Amino acid sequence: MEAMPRVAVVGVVGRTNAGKSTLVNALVGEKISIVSPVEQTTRNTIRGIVADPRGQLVLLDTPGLHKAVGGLGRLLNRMARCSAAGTDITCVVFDAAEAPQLEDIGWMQRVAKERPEKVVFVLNKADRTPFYEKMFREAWEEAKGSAPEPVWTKSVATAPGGATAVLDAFFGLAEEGERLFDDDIVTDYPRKLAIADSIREKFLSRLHQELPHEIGVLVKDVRDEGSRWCVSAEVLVNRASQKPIVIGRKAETVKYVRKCAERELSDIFDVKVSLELWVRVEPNWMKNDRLLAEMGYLGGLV
Ligand SMILES: Nc1nc2c(ncn2[C@@H]2O[C@H](COP(=O)(O)OP(=O)(O)OP(=O)(O)O)[C@@H](O)[C@H]2O)c(=O)[nH]1
Ligand SMILES: [Mg+2]
Repeated sequence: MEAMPRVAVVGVVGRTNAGKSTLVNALVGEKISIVSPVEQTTRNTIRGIVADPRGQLVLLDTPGLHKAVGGLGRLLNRMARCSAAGTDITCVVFDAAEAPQLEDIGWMQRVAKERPEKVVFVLNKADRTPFYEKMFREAWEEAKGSAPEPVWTKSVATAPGGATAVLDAFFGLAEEGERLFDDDIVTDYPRKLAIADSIREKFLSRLHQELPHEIGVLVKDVRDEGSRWCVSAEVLVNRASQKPIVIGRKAETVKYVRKCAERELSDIFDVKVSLELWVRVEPNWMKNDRLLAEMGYLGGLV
């Protein structure tokens, strides 16, 4: 008789920029979640599904915690808190290319206090020197109290095969059970939100630190014309003065974003994609619940 598959829901948490999304992408093997060097890139909790001969893992990629106050910042914190609950395994990702920071210690203290049964600590960015493994282990010694020892692993989330040890750790902790999803579904992240994330990522990479969190992308319509999807999306900015920055000189920025996002979306969805982008000034969109809901930031939490 065939062995039962091992199945687990894994909440991937950790401070912003630790490499959570990169790790989830590496494990799932397809680009499902956007990655960028800008902090707080991930806004929605994304489910990535790993199908493996050993079984199935459902990975929840969460936004990094942020100290920001008010509207969106508070929301993000709430989401991160929500998505760490109700999982079988908690995976804390640390950027070990930097010495432990306050948030890292915070995650350790939370793990020690809440004592979730199964915890994996990932020391990510193991390709970098210096690598602060010793300091992270010492920080844990200090934080752990009487909590049980987590499974420690290292990873290079950016390198092919660089996260195998993490996968092994998950399957080592997963219990036998029924698969939760069909194996051919890589993610059930809604299509419109995935498209919006891709577009937003291109703006972030083009504009760097200029207004990264002031941009919201709203996918209004995806028209399936058989061999082609026609996507129309709005790019929301806070103030009129930001509009020319987002559009760029001779519309260069918008053109660049459109081209890159079209290419990436065609790859992801395996269909030609043409994109229409409209830049709209919407003061305080970050505090507008209706818009936030339309962007998927409210409700639908896992
Ligand atoms: N050198 C190196 N860089 C990495 C590694 N993993 C991730 N990175 C880089 O670290 C940066 C942040 O990665 P993300 O995956 O977006 O980080 P995150 O934890 O999801 O961040 P938030 O979504 O903001 O919470 C990106 O520039 C990645 O390319 C790694 O193993 N080695
Ligand atoms: Mg992320």
